[in-house]
Amino acid sequence: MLGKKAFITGITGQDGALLAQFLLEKGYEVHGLRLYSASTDTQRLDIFSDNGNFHLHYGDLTDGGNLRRLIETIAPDEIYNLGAQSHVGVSFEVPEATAQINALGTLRLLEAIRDTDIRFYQASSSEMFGSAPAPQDESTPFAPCSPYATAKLYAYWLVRNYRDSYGLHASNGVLFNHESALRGEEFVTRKISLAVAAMALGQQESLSIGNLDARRDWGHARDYVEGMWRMLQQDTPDDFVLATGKAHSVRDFINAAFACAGTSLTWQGQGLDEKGIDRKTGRVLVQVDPQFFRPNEVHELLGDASKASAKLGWKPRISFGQLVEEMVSADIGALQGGQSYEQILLAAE
Ligand code: NAP
Ligand code: G4F
Repeated sequence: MLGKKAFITGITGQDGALLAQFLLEKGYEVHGLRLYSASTDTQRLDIFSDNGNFHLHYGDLTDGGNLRRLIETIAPDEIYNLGAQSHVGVSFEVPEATAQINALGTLRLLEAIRDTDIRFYQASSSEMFGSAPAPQDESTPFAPCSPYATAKLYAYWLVRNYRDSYGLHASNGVLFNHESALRGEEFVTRKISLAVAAMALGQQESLSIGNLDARRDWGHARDYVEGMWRMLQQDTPDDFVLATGKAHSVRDFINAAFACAGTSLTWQGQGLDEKGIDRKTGRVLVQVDPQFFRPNEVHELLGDASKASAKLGWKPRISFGQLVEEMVSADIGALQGGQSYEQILLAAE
Protein backbone atom coordinates (compact mmCIF):
# COMPACT_ATOMS: atom_id res chain seq x y z
CA MET A 1 0.00 0.00 0.00
CA LEU A 2 3.05 2.25 0.30
CA GLY A 3 3.17 5.41 -1.77
CA LYS A 4 -0.59 6.04 -2.24
CA LYS A 5 -1.92 9.53 -1.72
CA ALA A 6 -5.42 10.33 -0.50
CA PHE A 7 -7.21 13.67 -0.46
CA ILE A 8 -10.05 13.93 2.07
CA THR A 9 -12.62 16.72 2.13
CA GLY A 10 -14.35 17.01 5.50
CA ILE A 11 -11.22 15.78 7.27
CA THR A 12 -11.97 17.83 10.38
CA GLY A 13 -15.23 15.94 10.94
CA GLN A 14 -15.91 12.62 12.66
CA ASP A 15 -15.40 10.38 9.62
CA GLY A 16 -12.53 12.51 8.29
CA ALA A 17 -10.46 12.01 11.44
CA LEU A 18 -11.18 8.27 11.59
CA LEU A 19 -10.51 7.78 7.87
CA ALA A 20 -7.26 9.77 8.12
CA GLN A 21 -6.14 7.51 10.97
CA PHE A 22 -7.10 4.37 9.01
CA LEU A 23 -5.23 5.49 5.87
CA LEU A 24 -2.13 6.70 7.74
CA GLU A 25 -1.94 3.28 9.38
CA LYS A 26 -2.04 1.76 5.87
CA GLY A 27 0.96 3.89 4.83
CA TYR A 28 -0.94 6.50 2.81
CA GLU A 29 0.14 10.11 2.48
CA VAL A 30 -3.00 11.91 3.64
CA HIS A 31 -4.02 15.39 2.49
CA GLY A 32 -7.08 17.07 3.95
CA LEU A 33 -9.20 20.09 3.15
CA ARG A 34 -9.81 22.40 6.08
CA LEU A 35 -12.14 25.38 6.02
CA TYR A 36 -10.81 28.73 7.07
CA SER A 37 -12.68 30.10 10.06
CA ALA A 38 -11.70 32.65 12.68
CA SER A 39 -12.46 30.00 15.27
CA THR A 40 -11.11 27.02 13.34
CA ASP A 41 -11.22 23.88 15.37
CA THR A 42 -9.03 21.00 14.28
CA GLN A 43 -8.87 19.25 17.65
CA ARG A 44 -9.87 15.88 16.19
CA LEU A 45 -6.64 16.03 14.14
CA ASP A 46 -4.16 17.15 16.80
CA ILE A 47 -2.85 13.60 17.12
CA PHE A 48 -1.52 13.69 13.51
CA SER A 49 0.24 17.08 13.70
CA ASP A 50 3.74 15.56 13.93
CA ASN A 51 3.11 12.91 11.27
CA GLY A 52 5.13 13.73 8.12
CA ASN A 53 2.52 11.95 5.98
CA PHE A 54 -0.29 14.22 7.12
CA HIS A 55 -1.01 17.58 5.43
CA LEU A 56 -3.84 20.10 5.75
CA HIS A 57 -4.78 22.63 3.05
CA TYR A 58 -7.17 25.55 3.27
CA GLY A 59 -10.11 25.20 0.92
CA ASP A 60 -13.84 25.10 0.49
CA LEU A 61 -16.24 22.93 -1.49
CA THR A 62 -17.87 26.12 -2.73
CA ASP A 63 -14.62 27.24 -4.42
CA GLY A 64 -14.04 25.28 -7.64
CA GLY A 65 -10.75 26.99 -8.54
CA ASN A 66 -9.29 26.16 -5.15
CA LEU A 67 -10.33 22.50 -5.45
CA ARG A 68 -8.87 22.19 -8.95
CA ARG A 69 -5.54 23.74 -7.90
CA LEU A 70 -5.28 21.54 -4.83
CA ILE A 71 -6.01 18.38 -6.81
CA GLU A 72 -3.41 19.33 -9.43
CA THR A 73 -0.79 20.03 -6.74
CA ILE A 74 -1.48 17.03 -4.53
CA ALA A 75 -2.11 14.60 -7.44
CA PRO A 76 -3.94 12.11 -5.21
CA ASP A 77 -4.68 8.50 -6.14
CA GLU A 78 -7.94 8.60 -4.22
CA ILE A 79 -10.38 11.34 -3.19
CA TYR A 80 -12.84 10.85 -0.34
CA ASN A 81 -15.53 13.54 -0.51
CA LEU A 82 -16.75 13.68 3.09
CA GLY A 83 -17.17 17.45 3.31
CA ALA A 84 -20.76 18.55 3.82
CA GLN A 85 -23.27 20.61 5.70
CA SER A 86 -24.15 17.35 7.37
CA HIS A 87 -26.95 18.27 9.77
CA VAL A 88 -30.37 17.31 8.41
CA GLY A 89 -32.30 19.64 10.75
CA VAL A 90 -30.04 22.60 9.97
CA SER A 91 -30.51 22.02 6.22
CA PHE A 92 -34.10 23.32 6.59
CA GLU A 93 -32.59 26.59 7.89
CA VAL A 94 -29.82 26.87 5.28
CA PRO A 95 -31.10 25.00 2.22
CA GLU A 96 -29.18 27.02 -0.35
CA ALA A 97 -25.83 26.70 1.46
CA THR A 98 -26.54 22.99 1.89
CA ALA A 99 -27.06 22.62 -1.87
CA GLN A 100 -23.94 24.68 -2.64
CA ILE A 101 -21.75 22.47 -0.46
CA ASN A 102 -23.34 19.03 -0.68
CA ALA A 103 -24.59 19.04 -4.27
CA LEU A 104 -22.54 21.56 -6.25
CA GLY A 105 -19.42 20.86 -4.16
CA THR A 106 -19.48 17.32 -5.51
CA LEU A 107 -19.97 18.62 -9.04
CA ARG A 108 -16.90 20.86 -8.66
CA LEU A 109 -14.75 17.92 -7.56
CA LEU A 110 -16.02 15.64 -10.33
CA GLU A 111 -15.37 18.33 -12.95
CA ALA A 112 -11.84 18.73 -11.60
CA ILE A 113 -11.09 15.01 -12.03
CA ARG A 114 -13.16 14.01 -15.05
CA ASP A 115 -10.11 13.58 -17.31
CA THR A 116 -7.99 11.80 -14.69
CA ASP A 117 -7.79 8.29 -13.26
CA ILE A 118 -8.20 9.48 -9.67
CA ARG A 119 -10.57 7.20 -7.75
CA PHE A 120 -13.50 8.99 -6.08
CA TYR A 121 -15.61 8.15 -3.02
CA GLN A 122 -18.83 10.06 -2.44
CA ALA A 123 -20.32 10.22 1.07
CA SER A 124 -23.90 9.46 0.08
CA SER A 125 -26.47 8.97 2.78
CA SER A 126 -29.28 6.65 3.88
CA GLU A 127 -31.19 9.89 4.45
CA MET A 128 -31.79 9.81 0.65
CA PHE A 129 -34.21 6.89 1.25
CA GLY A 130 -36.34 9.27 3.29
CA SER A 131 -39.91 7.99 3.45
CA ALA A 132 -39.17 4.74 1.53
CA PRO A 133 -40.30 1.78 3.69
CA ALA A 134 -37.61 -0.13 5.61
CA PRO A 135 -35.49 -2.15 5.08
CA GLN A 136 -33.61 -0.20 2.44
CA ASP A 137 -30.90 -1.45 0.09
CA GLU A 138 -29.27 -0.42 -3.21
CA SER A 139 -32.46 -1.15 -5.17
CA THR A 140 -34.83 0.85 -2.92
CA PRO A 141 -36.28 3.92 -4.69
CA PHE A 142 -35.16 7.18 -3.06
CA ALA A 143 -37.71 9.49 -1.41
CA PRO A 144 -35.74 12.35 0.21
CA CYS A 145 -37.48 14.36 2.95
CA SER A 146 -35.08 17.28 3.53
CA PRO A 147 -32.92 19.81 1.68
CA TYR A 148 -29.93 17.80 2.97
CA ALA A 149 -31.14 14.54 1.44
CA THR A 150 -32.18 16.22 -1.80
CA ALA A 151 -28.73 17.79 -2.21
CA LYS A 152 -27.06 14.44 -1.42
CA LEU A 153 -29.27 12.78 -4.03
CA TYR A 154 -28.10 15.25 -6.69
CA ALA A 155 -24.50 14.35 -5.82
CA TYR A 156 -25.32 10.63 -5.86
CA TRP A 157 -26.69 10.80 -9.40
CA LEU A 158 -23.79 12.98 -10.57
CA VAL A 159 -21.35 10.31 -9.40
CA ARG A 160 -23.25 7.67 -11.40
CA ASN A 161 -23.42 10.03 -14.38
CA TYR A 162 -19.71 10.83 -14.39
CA ARG A 163 -18.94 7.13 -14.01
CA ASP A 164 -21.09 6.27 -17.03
CA SER A 165 -20.12 9.27 -19.15
CA TYR A 166 -16.37 9.52 -18.55
CA GLY A 167 -15.41 6.12 -17.16
CA LEU A 168 -14.46 7.58 -13.79
CA HIS A 169 -13.76 5.17 -10.93
CA ALA A 170 -16.37 6.92 -8.78
CA SER A 171 -18.42 5.12 -6.11
CA ASN A 172 -21.26 6.05 -3.78
CA GLY A 173 -21.19 4.77 -0.23
CA VAL A 174 -24.81 4.95 0.90
CA LEU A 175 -24.06 4.94 4.59
CA PHE A 176 -26.57 4.54 7.38
CA ASN A 177 -26.02 6.51 10.61
CA HIS A 178 -22.64 5.88 12.19
CA GLU A 179 -21.45 7.38 15.41
CA SER A 180 -18.48 7.45 17.77
CA ALA A 181 -17.05 9.44 20.64
CA LEU A 182 -15.88 11.89 17.94
CA ARG A 183 -19.45 12.58 16.75
CA GLY A 184 -20.50 16.24 16.52
CA GLU A 185 -22.39 17.38 19.60
CA GLU A 186 -25.50 18.45 17.60
CA PHE A 187 -26.33 14.90 16.47
CA VAL A 188 -28.77 13.04 18.66
CA THR A 189 -26.49 10.22 19.87
CA ARG A 190 -23.71 12.55 21.05
CA LYS A 191 -26.20 14.99 22.50
CA ILE A 192 -27.56 12.09 24.57
CA SER A 193 -24.17 10.66 25.60
CA LEU A 194 -22.94 14.11 26.64
CA ALA A 195 -26.11 14.82 28.63
CA VAL A 196 -26.02 11.44 30.39
CA ALA A 197 -22.35 11.96 31.27
CA ALA A 198 -23.04 15.48 32.56
CA MET A 199 -26.00 14.23 34.64
CA ALA A 200 -23.92 11.36 36.06
CA LEU A 201 -21.41 13.95 37.26
CA GLY A 202 -24.08 16.26 38.66
CA GLN A 203 -23.39 18.92 36.02
CA GLN A 204 -26.81 18.88 34.27
CA GLU A 205 -30.41 18.47 35.47
CA SER A 206 -32.15 16.92 32.47
CA LEU A 207 -32.15 16.30 28.73
CA SER A 208 -34.53 18.02 26.28
CA ILE A 209 -35.09 16.04 23.12
CA GLY A 210 -37.18 15.95 19.91
CA ASN A 211 -38.80 12.94 18.26
CA LEU A 212 -38.34 9.91 20.54
CA ASP A 213 -39.91 7.49 18.06
CA ALA A 214 -37.53 8.05 15.13
CA ARG A 215 -35.65 4.84 14.37
CA ARG A 216 -32.13 4.69 13.01
CA ASP A 217 -29.67 1.95 12.04
CA TRP A 218 -26.77 3.11 14.21
CA GLY A 219 -23.31 1.62 13.62
CA HIS A 220 -19.80 2.59 14.68
CA ALA A 221 -17.97 5.08 12.41
CA ARG A 222 -14.69 3.15 12.69
CA ASP A 223 -16.28 0.18 10.86
CA TYR A 224 -17.74 2.48 8.20
CA VAL A 225 -14.52 4.27 7.21
CA GLU A 226 -12.98 0.89 6.44
CA GLY A 227 -15.93 0.23 4.12
CA MET A 228 -15.25 3.51 2.28
CA TRP A 229 -11.66 2.42 1.62
CA ARG A 230 -12.75 -1.05 0.50
CA MET A 231 -15.03 0.52 -2.13
CA LEU A 232 -12.09 2.31 -3.75
CA GLN A 233 -9.95 -0.86 -3.81
CA GLN A 234 -12.43 -2.64 -6.14
CA ASP A 235 -11.49 -3.12 -9.81
CA THR A 236 -14.78 -1.57 -10.87
CA PRO A 237 -16.64 1.31 -9.23
CA ASP A 238 -20.08 0.65 -7.78
CA ASP A 239 -22.56 1.86 -5.15
CA PHE A 240 -22.88 0.17 -1.76
CA VAL A 241 -25.10 0.40 1.30
CA LEU A 242 -23.26 0.13 4.63
CA ALA A 243 -25.51 -0.64 7.60
CA THR A 244 -25.83 -2.93 10.63
CA GLY A 245 -29.28 -4.31 9.76
CA LYS A 246 -30.64 -3.34 13.21
CA ALA A 247 -32.71 -0.27 14.03
CA HIS A 248 -33.29 1.36 17.40
CA SER A 249 -35.46 4.31 18.41
CA VAL A 250 -34.13 7.51 19.94
CA ARG A 251 -35.87 6.34 23.14
CA ASP A 252 -33.90 3.04 22.97
CA PHE A 253 -30.66 4.99 22.65
CA ILE A 254 -31.56 7.11 25.67
CA ASN A 255 -32.43 4.02 27.75
CA ALA A 256 -29.13 2.36 26.79
CA ALA A 257 -27.09 5.48 27.54
CA PHE A 258 -28.66 5.98 30.98
CA ALA A 259 -28.14 2.27 31.74
CA CYS A 260 -24.39 2.77 31.07
CA ALA A 261 -24.42 5.35 33.87
CA GLY A 262 -26.32 2.98 36.18
CA THR A 263 -29.71 4.71 35.81
CA SER A 264 -32.90 2.91 34.83
CA LEU A 265 -35.65 4.99 33.21
CA THR A 266 -39.39 4.52 33.07
CA TRP A 267 -41.46 6.44 30.49
CA GLN A 268 -44.71 8.22 31.27
CA GLY A 269 -47.08 10.31 29.18
CA GLN A 270 -47.51 10.61 25.44
CA GLY A 271 -46.34 12.91 22.64
CA LEU A 272 -45.18 16.30 23.90
CA ASP A 273 -45.96 15.24 27.48
CA GLU A 274 -43.82 12.10 27.45
CA LYS A 275 -41.12 12.06 30.14
CA GLY A 276 -38.24 9.77 31.06
CA ILE A 277 -38.23 9.29 34.82
CA ASP A 278 -35.53 7.86 37.09
CA ARG A 279 -37.08 4.65 38.53
CA LYS A 280 -35.22 5.09 41.80
CA THR A 281 -35.69 8.78 42.56
CA GLY A 282 -38.79 9.68 40.52
CA ARG A 283 -36.94 12.66 39.05
CA VAL A 284 -37.73 13.74 35.48
CA LEU A 285 -34.50 13.24 33.50
CA VAL A 286 -35.83 13.50 29.93
CA GLN A 287 -38.52 15.76 28.45
CA VAL A 288 -39.72 16.46 24.92
CA ASP A 289 -39.13 19.91 23.45
CA PRO A 290 -40.79 20.70 20.08
CA GLN A 291 -37.90 23.02 19.12
CA PHE A 292 -36.00 19.83 18.19
CA PHE A 293 -38.70 18.58 15.81
CA ARG A 294 -38.08 18.95 12.07
CA PRO A 295 -40.50 20.27 9.44
CA ASN A 296 -40.41 16.78 7.93
CA GLU A 297 -39.15 13.61 9.62
CA VAL A 298 -37.63 10.37 8.38
CA HIS A 299 -39.28 7.80 10.62
CA GLU A 300 -37.25 4.68 10.04
CA LEU A 301 -33.91 3.92 8.43
CA LEU A 302 -32.86 0.28 8.51
CA GLY A 303 -30.27 -0.92 6.01
CA ASP A 304 -29.51 -4.19 4.28
CA ALA A 305 -25.77 -4.33 3.56
CA SER A 306 -25.77 -7.79 1.91
CA LYS A 307 -24.13 -6.44 -1.25
CA ALA A 308 -21.22 -4.89 0.70
CA SER A 309 -20.86 -8.13 2.63
CA ALA A 310 -20.73 -10.24 -0.55
CA LYS A 311 -18.60 -7.97 -2.75
CA LEU A 312 -16.44 -6.01 -0.28
CA GLY A 313 -16.21 -8.59 2.50
CA TRP A 314 -17.44 -5.80 4.77
CA LYS A 315 -19.25 -6.45 8.04
CA PRO A 316 -19.75 -4.15 11.02
CA ARG A 317 -17.83 -5.43 14.06
CA ILE A 318 -18.90 -3.04 16.84
CA SER A 319 -22.35 -3.61 18.35
CA PHE A 320 -24.96 -1.01 19.31
CA GLY A 321 -24.32 -1.74 23.01
CA GLN A 322 -20.56 -1.29 22.64
CA LEU A 323 -21.10 1.95 20.71
CA VAL A 324 -23.32 3.48 23.40
CA GLU A 325 -20.98 2.34 26.17
CA GLU A 326 -17.95 3.82 24.39
CA MET A 327 -19.68 7.17 23.80
CA VAL A 328 -20.95 7.56 27.36
CA SER A 329 -17.68 6.56 28.99
CA ALA A 330 -15.66 8.84 26.67
CA ASP A 331 -17.92 11.76 27.59
CA ILE A 332 -17.64 11.01 31.30
CA GLY A 333 -13.84 10.93 30.81
CA ALA A 334 -13.87 14.21 28.88
CA LEU A 335 -16.08 16.00 31.41
CA GLN A 336 -13.86 14.84 34.24
CA GLY A 337 -11.08 16.69 32.41
CA GLY A 338 -9.13 13.61 31.40
CA GLN A 339 -10.15 12.30 28.00
CA SER A 340 -9.39 14.28 24.83
CA TYR A 341 -10.13 13.43 21.18
CA GLU A 342 -6.42 12.60 20.91
CA GLN A 343 -6.77 9.97 23.64
CA ILE A 344 -9.90 8.54 22.03
CA LEU A 345 -8.00 8.01 18.76
CA LEU A 346 -4.91 6.70 20.57
CA ALA A 347 -7.00 4.21 22.53
CA ALA A 348 -8.27 2.72 19.27
CA GLU A 349 -4.82 2.23 17.68
P1 NAP B 1 -19.22 15.98 10.13
O1 NAP B 1 -18.54 15.49 11.37
O2 NAP B 1 -20.32 16.95 10.26
O3 NAP B 1 -18.10 16.57 9.17
C1 NAP B 1 -18.43 17.37 8.05
C2 NAP B 1 -17.16 17.93 7.49
O4 NAP B 1 -17.47 18.77 6.36
C3 NAP B 1 -16.38 18.83 8.48
O5 NAP B 1 -15.01 18.57 8.32
C4 NAP B 1 -16.72 20.24 7.99
O6 NAP B 1 -15.73 21.22 8.30
C5 NAP B 1 -16.74 19.98 6.48
N1 NAP B 1 -17.38 21.04 5.73
C6 NAP B 1 -18.50 21.77 6.04
N2 NAP B 1 -18.72 22.70 5.09
C7 NAP B 1 -17.73 22.58 4.17
C8 NAP B 1 -17.38 23.31 2.99
N3 NAP B 1 -18.10 24.34 2.56
N4 NAP B 1 -16.27 22.93 2.30
C9 NAP B 1 -15.50 21.91 2.76
N5 NAP B 1 -15.78 21.20 3.86
C10 NAP B 1 -16.87 21.53 4.57
O7 NAP B 1 -19.81 14.74 9.30
P2 NAP B 1 -19.46 13.18 9.38
O8 NAP B 1 -20.43 12.55 10.32
O9 NAP B 1 -18.02 12.99 9.56
O10 NAP B 1 -19.92 12.71 7.93
C11 NAP B 1 -19.01 12.71 6.83
C12 NAP B 1 -19.79 12.74 5.54
O11 NAP B 1 -20.62 11.59 5.45
C13 NAP B 1 -20.72 13.93 5.36
O12 NAP B 1 -20.74 14.25 3.99
C14 NAP B 1 -22.08 13.40 5.79
O13 NAP B 1 -23.10 14.13 5.15
C15 NAP B 1 -21.98 11.98 5.27
N6 NAP B 1 -22.75 10.98 5.99
C16 NAP B 1 -22.59 10.85 7.35
C17 NAP B 1 -23.28 9.85 8.02
C18 NAP B 1 -23.13 9.69 9.52
O14 NAP B 1 -23.99 9.01 10.09
N7 NAP B 1 -22.10 10.21 10.14
C19 NAP B 1 -24.11 8.96 7.31
C20 NAP B 1 -24.21 9.10 5.92
C21 NAP B 1 -23.51 10.10 5.27
P3 NAP B 1 -15.74 21.95 9.75
O15 NAP B 1 -15.26 20.91 10.73
O16 NAP B 1 -14.78 23.07 9.58
O17 NAP B 1 -17.15 22.37 9.99
O1 G4F C 1 -28.63 12.45 14.93
P1 G4F C 1 -29.49 13.06 13.88
O2 G4F C 1 -29.44 14.53 13.74
O3 G4F C 1 -29.14 12.31 12.55
P2 G4F C 1 -29.89 12.17 11.14
O4 G4F C 1 -30.89 13.23 10.94
O5 G4F C 1 -30.39 10.77 11.03
O6 G4F C 1 -28.70 12.43 10.12
C1 G4F C 1 -27.43 11.80 10.30
O7 G4F C 1 -27.44 10.56 9.63
C2 G4F C 1 -27.60 10.66 8.19
C3 G4F C 1 -27.59 9.22 7.66
O8 G4F C 1 -28.88 8.69 7.70
C4 G4F C 1 -26.45 11.47 7.65
F1 G4F C 1 -26.53 11.52 6.30
C5 G4F C 1 -26.46 12.86 8.24
O9 G4F C 1 -25.32 13.59 7.76
C6 G4F C 1 -26.36 12.74 9.76
O10 G4F C 1 -25.09 12.22 10.09
O11 G4F C 1 -31.02 12.66 14.14
C7 G4F C 1 -31.43 11.31 14.25
C8 G4F C 1 -32.90 11.27 14.64
C9 G4F C 1 -33.78 12.17 13.78
O12 G4F C 1 -34.96 11.46 13.50
C10 G4F C 1 -34.10 13.35 14.67
O13 G4F C 1 -35.34 13.99 14.41
O14 G4F C 1 -33.00 11.79 15.97
C11 G4F C 1 -34.10 12.68 16.02
N1 G4F C 1 -33.91 13.59 17.13
C12 G4F C 1 -34.71 13.66 18.23
N2 G4F C 1 -34.28 14.61 19.05
C13 G4F C 1 -32.95 14.53 17.26
C14 G4F C 1 -33.19 15.18 18.48
N3 G4F C 1 -31.91 14.85 16.45
C15 G4F C 1 -31.07 15.84 16.88
N4 G4F C 1 -30.01 16.14 16.09
N5 G4F C 1 -31.28 16.50 18.05
C16 G4F C 1 -32.33 16.21 18.89
O15 G4F C 1 -32.50 16.81 19.95
